[in-house]
Amino acid sequence: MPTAVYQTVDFATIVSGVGAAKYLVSVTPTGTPNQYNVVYDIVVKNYGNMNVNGIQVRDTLANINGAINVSNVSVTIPVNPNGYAVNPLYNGVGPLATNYNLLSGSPVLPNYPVANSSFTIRISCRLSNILSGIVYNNSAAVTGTDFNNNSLKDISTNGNNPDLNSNDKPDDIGEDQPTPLLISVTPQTPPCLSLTRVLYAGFRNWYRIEYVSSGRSIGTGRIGWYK
Ligand SMILES: [Ca+2]
Ligand SMILES: [Ca+2]
Repeated sequence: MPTAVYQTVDFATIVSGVGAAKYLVSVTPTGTPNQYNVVYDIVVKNYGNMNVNGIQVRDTLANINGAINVSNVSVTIPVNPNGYAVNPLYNGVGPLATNYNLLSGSPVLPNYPVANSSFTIRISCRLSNILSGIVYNNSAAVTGTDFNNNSLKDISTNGNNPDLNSNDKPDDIGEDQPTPLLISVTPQTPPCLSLTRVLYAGFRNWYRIEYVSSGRSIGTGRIGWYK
């Protein structure tokens, strides 16, 4: 009988990590030129096997298009299994350091149960002077400390999954992509069909006509009346 080989298992392994992802939920024109109501969601997750203490999430909205172009900021926590509260002083533009903190206080983010290991913050804001065809990037950051008081930090990556390659490490190369806001250039609406040429007078009072759009012939027909 072959002897079974048992691998050594290190039960003392402790992994600490917290990650963030941020995505653009919606962009709605306000009616004022170049002004939009924009909604972002930030997903934060504990990737370790211990609590993360002193969790805080920061988002500098001033980085998108300058502080002067940010207004009407509001924050909710639509996925909030641990009962966190929003920092009422958050505005995303300063001048105080606390103005960038999305969470009130410095709560604990548990790793277990799984349903409690992540939460989602929603930022709604109004952005002005946003030009079509220009990419406005922004990122959020999450910080905390592990059981040994080591600092943990992660820069958000675009989307709703902080750990794109599923290795429980949310800070690999390519996992800190900024979240873009891009108002695509609106294609010019083609002009209405216009009758611009009468090719020739036809039989009796009928005229052969040509439909032209943007200088290009797109069809022919006839117009006229019977005597
Ligand atoms: Ca990863
Ligand atoms: Ca990251």
